[in-house]
Amino acid sequence: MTGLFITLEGPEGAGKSTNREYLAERLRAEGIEVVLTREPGGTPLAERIRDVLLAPVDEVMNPDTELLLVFAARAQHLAEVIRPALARGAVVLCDRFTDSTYAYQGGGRGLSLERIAALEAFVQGDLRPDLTLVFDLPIEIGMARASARGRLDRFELEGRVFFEAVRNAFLKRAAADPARYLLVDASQPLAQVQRALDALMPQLLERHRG
Ligand code: Z5A
Repeated sequence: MTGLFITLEGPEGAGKSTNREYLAERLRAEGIEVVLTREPGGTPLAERIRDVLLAPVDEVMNPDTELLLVFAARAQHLAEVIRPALARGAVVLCDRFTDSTYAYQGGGRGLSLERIAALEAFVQGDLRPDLTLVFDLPIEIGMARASARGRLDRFELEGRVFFEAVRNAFLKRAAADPARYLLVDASQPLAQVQRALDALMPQLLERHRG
């Protein structure tokens, strides 16, 4: 058995958390250890960095500060949770990872992709997700779902142009590497989205068996 690192990506309200739980149930029913986690966050210290990243404050956060905080949280998360779980042979289901950095800090904030890639190499070494599910949907639907929850975080307060850039960055990355990415139409009813995940199960079980 080998560990399997699966990330769930996409714009807000796309159903990442909902479908992460669904996939976890399906995998656990097969007797597999599943570690559910998220970014930014996943450890007590990384969750504190998450709070700093998401809380709206009067001082504008410099985009480089944002980028470095995201990777600082990731370094902690990798060391404390992700690498140990993969070494035990668990399936790690992570709600957002470095594709979100390329999408939000790269696409949304306009930071250099080379600089992001340099930090990715520094913090992660060779570690990349085995599979990335990109939940895609028109931004109006995602924003409506997210705003139905109430108070908006610092990212959710951004405008349409920012979110279009984020969505396009995810789509571009998925198109560039179809072997690693699976694009899921998240605008469909939940039952249909979950049928797409059911169809993925045999492949996941086989990859986990190694
Ligand atoms: N961020 C960053 O900038 N750089 C980075 O490197 C990383 C992150 C890692 C926190 O993310 C923020 O951090 C994020 C980017 C930034 N910015 N934002 N915004 P987060 O993951 O906590 O925030 P989120 O994406 O906004 O989470 P979310 O809104 O909870 O989205 P979700 O997990 O994809 O959706 P959900 O909670 O599963 O579903 C939302 C609602 O829709 C819920 O009521 C569901 O029941 C409903 N739902 C789900 N699927 C469906 C379907 N198919 N039909 C109808 N209704 C549905």
